[in-house]
Amino acid sequence: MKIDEAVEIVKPHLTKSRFEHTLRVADTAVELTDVFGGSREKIELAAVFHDYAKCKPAEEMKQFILECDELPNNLLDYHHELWHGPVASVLIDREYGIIDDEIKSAIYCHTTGKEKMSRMDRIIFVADYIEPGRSFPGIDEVRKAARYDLQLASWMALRNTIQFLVSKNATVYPDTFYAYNELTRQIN
Ligand code: DGI
Ligand code: FE
Ligand code: FE
Ligand code: FE
Repeated sequence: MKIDEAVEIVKPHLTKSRFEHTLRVADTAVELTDVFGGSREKIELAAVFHDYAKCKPAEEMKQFILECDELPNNLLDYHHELWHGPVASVLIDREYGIIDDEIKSAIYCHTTGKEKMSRMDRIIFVADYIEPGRSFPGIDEVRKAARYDLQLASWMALRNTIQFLVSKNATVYPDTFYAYNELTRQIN
């Protein structure tokens, strides 16, 4: 699928601000690809579709997860914010025939992270976190790291997100801990 076509498909599914975020994630992901390598076309497609399901009602996503053999039902034990990545990874296949496993994986884990993230997974994960419209505490440090060390930037984003969730007394999806623990061992 051509990128312009993907952008036109995604646009009506998102609010204006979410659509603009999506375009910034795509630009940021391409910049990261220029530094760390990988397929520009595939990264751009993954970025354009990463929040495809973000604006769907939680109840609709819940039913979809229950009925879908490809998605683990334990997602439903956690915050509904976590559902849109996994749901989108299946929908783009069913609705638009995007069967590329690298793209599907990057979309699947863009919120939570996971163990053994590929370069593409990490690029989408970090791009979603550092795109220029974001202002999380500690983001400048992550933006700096993302210029030279994708693994370190991924680890920082995971650490910051876990810290944020814990400070809110929120639950943390196991994949987020798996990703954080794995990278903590690797960078030390
Ligand atoms: O969809 P976006 O707003 O672009 O960004 P996202 O998909 O990364 O995240 C949505 C939010 O989900 C994120 O700011 C924190 C929240 N969240 C809730 N529970 C968890 C979680 N994030 C992670 N990584 N792990 C969780 O368990
Ligand atoms: Fe998202
Ligand atoms: Fe299921
Ligand atoms: Fe996003």
